[in-house]
Amino acid sequence: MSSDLPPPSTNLPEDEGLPRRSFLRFAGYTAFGWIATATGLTLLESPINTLFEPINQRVEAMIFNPQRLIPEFPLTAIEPDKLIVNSFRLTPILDPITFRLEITGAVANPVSLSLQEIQRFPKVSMVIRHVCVEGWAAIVQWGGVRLADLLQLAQLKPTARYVYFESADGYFGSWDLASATHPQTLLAYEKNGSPLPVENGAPLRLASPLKLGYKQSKWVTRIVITEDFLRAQNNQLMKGYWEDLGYEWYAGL
Ligand SMILES: Nc1nc2c(c(=O)[nH]1)N[C@H]1C(S)=C(S)[C@@H](COP(=O)(O)O)O[C@H]1N2
Ligand SMILES: [Mo]
Repeated sequence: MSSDLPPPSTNLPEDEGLPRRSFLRFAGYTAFGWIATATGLTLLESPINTLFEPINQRVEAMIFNPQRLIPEFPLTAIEPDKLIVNSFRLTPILDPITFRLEITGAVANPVSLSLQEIQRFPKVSMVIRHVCVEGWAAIVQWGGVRLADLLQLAQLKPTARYVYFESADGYFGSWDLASATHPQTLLAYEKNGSPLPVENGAPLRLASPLKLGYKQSKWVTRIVITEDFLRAQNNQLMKGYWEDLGYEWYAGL
């Protein structure tokens, strides 16, 4: 991962948490009080806390390292032909000039951002594996902004728990706040070194090594922060297009 700001350390061995030194560097780098709050909320509700385990290394690692980085690949590992376009409907064509991303819901400062404004945030590049449940995967480079940077601008309320993504093709999905604010969760406007192609979600799509392909919403136009899962008029939970048809909600890789 690279950025205009000093980047957190990357390419860590798979089964090691961040060394304390790197975590502190990362904490100093972001210094978002609200991330600590948000992660604290999640940890409070997580099974580790309900079990009241004595503090052991693993628990300590999770508490001190809630935003553990996923190892990335070198640029030479990119597999340009392996990313299969997977769209449930027709491809929406969005004008990058009039495009706006709205961030609303449980935030103190709702925002509406143009693509140009979004591109003024530090640009992050990462090479990760995209994994679709349908049985294919591809190593892809994504360039874009950290979702955390945009959410920080919107100032999440302490009660915020879920992040909904609405797409221009009618698709939607929801993420847990910890994954959404992870430093490797991006809103990407670049794929494999070129502007994001329309069929891959231009002008803006989710890209993260944390979750399966169906969580990586394309053509994102609106982000809604909620305190609970949304419900339809018939009271059915609305977790996401595929999730509501039975796919797993967390969908971690
Ligand atoms: N808006 C929207 N986002 C979407 C989808 C979709 O149909 N609509 N498909 C998902 C699925 S199942 C996958 S695997 C990836 C595929 O991304 P790609 O088409 O860029 O390869 O997009 C995801 N995001
Ligand atoms: Mo997928």
